[in-house]
Amino acid sequence: MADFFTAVPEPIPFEGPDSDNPLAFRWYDRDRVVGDKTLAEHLRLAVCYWHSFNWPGNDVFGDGTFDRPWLDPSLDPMAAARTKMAAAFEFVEKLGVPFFSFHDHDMAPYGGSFAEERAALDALTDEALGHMERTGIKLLWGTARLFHHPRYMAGAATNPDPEVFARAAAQVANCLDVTHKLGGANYVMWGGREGYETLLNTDMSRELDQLGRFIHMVVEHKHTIGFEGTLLIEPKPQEPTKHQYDYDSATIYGFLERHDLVDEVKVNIEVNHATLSGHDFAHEIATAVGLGIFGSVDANRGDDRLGWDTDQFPNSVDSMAPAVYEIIRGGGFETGGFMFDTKLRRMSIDRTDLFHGHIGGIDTLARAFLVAHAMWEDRALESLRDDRYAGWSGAEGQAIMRGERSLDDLRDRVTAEDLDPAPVSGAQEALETLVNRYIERVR
Ligand code: XLS
Ligand code: NI
Ligand code: NI
Repeated sequence: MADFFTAVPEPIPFEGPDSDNPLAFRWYDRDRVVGDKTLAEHLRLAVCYWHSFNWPGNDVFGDGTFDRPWLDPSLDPMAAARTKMAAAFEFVEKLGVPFFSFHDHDMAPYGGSFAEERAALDALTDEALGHMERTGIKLLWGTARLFHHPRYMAGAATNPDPEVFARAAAQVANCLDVTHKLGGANYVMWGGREGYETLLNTDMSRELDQLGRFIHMVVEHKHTIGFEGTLLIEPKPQEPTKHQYDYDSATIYGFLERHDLVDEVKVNIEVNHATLSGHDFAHEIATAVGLGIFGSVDANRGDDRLGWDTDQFPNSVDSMAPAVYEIIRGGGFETGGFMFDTKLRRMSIDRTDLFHGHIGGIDTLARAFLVAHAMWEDRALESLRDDRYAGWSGAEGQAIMRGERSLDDLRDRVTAEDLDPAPVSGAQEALETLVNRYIERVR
């Protein structure tokens, strides 16, 4: 353990729901067995490198406010990157979660030729490997920053210039290689600049074909190097671009179908991105599960009254539990997990604030998981769902679904039987109260 977060000398303990210690978990008892796995194995929690260690707390109106000494531009970039890494691993180790995630250029500095940037990434990921072996912390996913540098202002894969496409491809080759070296469970592609500001200068169908070609090249490279993690696209409808092609899970599914990529790529769903696309988080999960492309989650939420990606820590069991329920209903995570793609508020300038944000978020997820798992075990919602659709298990329901009935057949039957089924209650209020009862009682 290094010595940046000295106000937190020990790993965060679990003390149970009655604890008042702000630097203890009240719900995340990592070794508690729930069903067939421990809470740690179910949740697969990860800390992000970028917002937590590589963001100074700046916004469009003001400079950074955070105490991140390694971001001082007068420092030697490689030495500063190593200091940042030591602090990041100290934090993850003290928090006691199993995974982290990173972008190539929040771990390695920009500067010099492409070959020099590649060498820096190789050296720093070797250093990360040392920290991982020492601490047992694993990599949930790696990803390339294809939206930050000015060369990508008009997109990376969808850029009008094939030389920018080539540069992006080379960058992803490097980033996939090091993600493979670190044993990453997944590789994420977030297309923040893959979209348009105005259709007046944009050939949208050409750009979408470029994106399809790019993703195919990523798939080929994955197989060439033998990377066994899952490739994930992270949907987001807008911000920073006015319209982003990876709008939501259903849009990505259509894109994957068109480009014959459905068996190769899944989605990484972010809570606030779901909100920005006009959906509930639970809807995005259920859509991806239903289409067979559910992969992983970025757990950060938005603010109900702000229309941008505020990346706040989850703090509402009420809103998280129904979404976690959909994850459990879909069979849980395979290679994915809950990643904190979260930002502190700009005024949260104490070093311990990073702990408070993560502890609160982790406890929210742990408690939401316990609620959702209890509802699933009791089949409280499922038995009602089963009753609701019971008719489809009957002979006529099955014959319809097998394609053995035409409109004419059904007209004949409705006429003969004068079929006029009575409406049945959807019981929404009773179900909402049932969920609240689980939230009140779970321990
Ligand atoms: C931005 C995205 C980004 C991805 C990784 O809104 O959430 O942080 O998760 O590039
Ligand atoms: Ni986001
Ligand atoms: Ni994200």
